[in-house]
Amino acid sequence: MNLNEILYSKYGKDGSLCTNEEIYAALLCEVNRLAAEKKSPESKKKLYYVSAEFLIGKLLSNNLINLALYDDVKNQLAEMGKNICEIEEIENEPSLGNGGLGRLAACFLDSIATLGLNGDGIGLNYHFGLFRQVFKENAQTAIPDRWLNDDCWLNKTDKIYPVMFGNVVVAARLYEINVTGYDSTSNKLRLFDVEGINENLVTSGIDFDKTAITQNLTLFLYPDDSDEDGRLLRIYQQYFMVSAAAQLILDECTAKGCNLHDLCDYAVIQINDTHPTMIIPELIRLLVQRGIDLDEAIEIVTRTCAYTNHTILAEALEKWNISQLKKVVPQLVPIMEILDDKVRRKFDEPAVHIIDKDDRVHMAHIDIHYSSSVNGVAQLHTEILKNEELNSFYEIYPEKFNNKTNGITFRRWLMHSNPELSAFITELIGDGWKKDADELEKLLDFKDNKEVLQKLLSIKKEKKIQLKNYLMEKQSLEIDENSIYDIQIKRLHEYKRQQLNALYVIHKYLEIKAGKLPTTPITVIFGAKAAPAYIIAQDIIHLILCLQELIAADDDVKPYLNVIMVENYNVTLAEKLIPACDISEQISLASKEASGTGNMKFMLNGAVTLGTEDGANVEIHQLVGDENIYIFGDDSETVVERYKEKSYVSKDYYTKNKAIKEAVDFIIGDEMMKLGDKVRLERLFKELTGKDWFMTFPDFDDYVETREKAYADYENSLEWAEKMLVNIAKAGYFSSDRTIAQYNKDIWKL
Ligand code: 26Q
Repeated sequence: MNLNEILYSKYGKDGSLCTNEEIYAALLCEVNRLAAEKKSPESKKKLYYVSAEFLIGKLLSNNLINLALYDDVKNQLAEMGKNICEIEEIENEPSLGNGGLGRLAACFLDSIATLGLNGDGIGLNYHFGLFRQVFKENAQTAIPDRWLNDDCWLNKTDKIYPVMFGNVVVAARLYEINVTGYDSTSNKLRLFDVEGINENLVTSGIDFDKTAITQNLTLFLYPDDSDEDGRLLRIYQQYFMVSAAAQLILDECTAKGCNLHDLCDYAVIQINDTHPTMIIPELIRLLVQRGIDLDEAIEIVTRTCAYTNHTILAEALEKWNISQLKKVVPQLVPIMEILDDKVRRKFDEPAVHIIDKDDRVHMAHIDIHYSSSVNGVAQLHTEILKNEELNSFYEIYPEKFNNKTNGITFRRWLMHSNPELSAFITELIGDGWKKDADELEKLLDFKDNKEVLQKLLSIKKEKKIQLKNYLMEKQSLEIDENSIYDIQIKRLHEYKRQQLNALYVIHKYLEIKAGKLPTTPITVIFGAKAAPAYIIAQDIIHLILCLQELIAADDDVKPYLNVIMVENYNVTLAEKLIPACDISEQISLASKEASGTGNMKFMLNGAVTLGTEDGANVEIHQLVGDENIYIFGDDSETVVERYKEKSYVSKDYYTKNKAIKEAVDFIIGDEMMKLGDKVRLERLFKELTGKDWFMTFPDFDDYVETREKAYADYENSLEWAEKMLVNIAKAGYFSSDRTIAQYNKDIWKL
């Protein structure tokens, strides 16, 4: 690519005279064209990955890397006196997902294209992605985040499908984003949008007129744990997505010669959690409409669909009232009733029925009965599904259940976010690892090589300095590159236990006050958005922000302990934070985190995990061994047992354990009350002492002890570097290329 030529023909001036915005726009246009020109994989059978979320992040550098243009463009820009990082800054991040599930879908698209598999993503084109988080008076406020503009990756098509809501028909227009694979073919992310969306419906903050369905359907991505209002709109969104998707899939298959009876030879539909579940009854409805007998239609759809479960939290499993469904999608209700009826004829067990005694439709139950594969996203998660949460289903369909441990794309999470480390790895073992991640194991040959270990440490230092500068420039946050960076970044949820981390911070603060000083200063970094309707999560953010303020103003403590919460944590920030991390906090209550994928990104970048035996931490532990991870806390069996027995009383720990009592009392102590909001802090105190549903207290002592052990070990830098090296070397298993190859071999069979 000759960038100067492109810029000259577009703007009539030399690259060095162009603004960053102009350069970005020109690059986008050119890269988009090259991506579109790439060959798409061809095969009789095609995968459709249907998901309400695709948290794709910025695409410019990602596409440049995948098209093998990154270094060239970077150099050409440098010759014009421009830094590629400044050009990257111009792009808006499309935050079309809440967190892990959406980001996983994006990593999967990258790997599907990289492996040359014929598969597209199908979802919704939200005009406002997940809200932008702004801190005011130590609390989160949410403002709309509009990502669409003239210079974005979305390509309009002229395909339009009608979607029926009762008597109202809404037109679904198809947009497409090119998905490039690494040195490979390209696929598409296909996003449906309402014709005639009205962005003026947004009133204040992220509130908007929720009555005008035809004008607001794709306005917003709903935060998880959203309020009742939001939930009803979610049904509208979900049906809009799956009805258009089903029509598109049938169109494409018939165009290829499918006679609908043989649909499963032409399409496999991966249902990403229950959000797209209505595609099952919708496809059945469409097949019947096209002349296929009902029983056969059900059979065809069952063979074509596969379902992935991403959560064990019972409260997060979607259940819709029949009355709600009758309002939104009356045409699907009779089909759901038939599906339920068939189940009831075969199985007496109410736990596996689709419609329960309170007339609620359990979406996951539709998926399990009427698809051919049910998978969990990490070993432990799948075992819990089989033996606990979905056990009644497992007894009926053992052959449907399978595990697909999550993965991440190394293109974004190493090659792009950490070019320094990538280059060093390549220097040591060649660049075969970029296509075959298992080759990272070759790094183990350098375990005792001091020079290599020193270099790893110096790269880490470089990334820590880059983060320091970035946070200073963008958020006026000051951190010390000579401190330990201890990072917890993920959605705010009680089960993920940011509150446990915060209690540690208080504990440490009190110790420092009492004269017990850490050898190396510690920087504790949080990044998290909380669903606006999730009150306790907001209170935890408030606690952390108050601690940040308190400690920053305390000259006794400040040199040793720094706590910061970055504002508006998103994919772009994750790319800066992860390479700089020393200790990766993965401290969910065992059994609650289905997998986690941040844990994998940190490991790949040479951070050492401090975590519970939960989700994919279990597999990380197995791979790196006891020496190279810090595991603490009760295991999942203990936790599951404690829930069953209902034996946990948080008050007992609070009264008997001095350290816990001191830390928890501090939340409502004088220092905090002076700074913070009395209602919030007291509510949080009460929640912890009166309930603590996610059992932070039983793990507290072990957490403190293990964290201290990690900090102590950090002092021996060569031994620490060895742990870093082992983590990087063993991360190959968590490449999403491996995950996708397994989906294809076991489920999709493309
Ligand atoms: C539901 C109803 C109404 C509004 C929103 C929602 C909603 C939206 C998103 C419910 C759940 C989600 C997202 C769930 C999620 O991200 N799960 C995570 O999936 C990751 C990928 O498999 C796992 O690594 C994480 O462990 C899991 O928490």
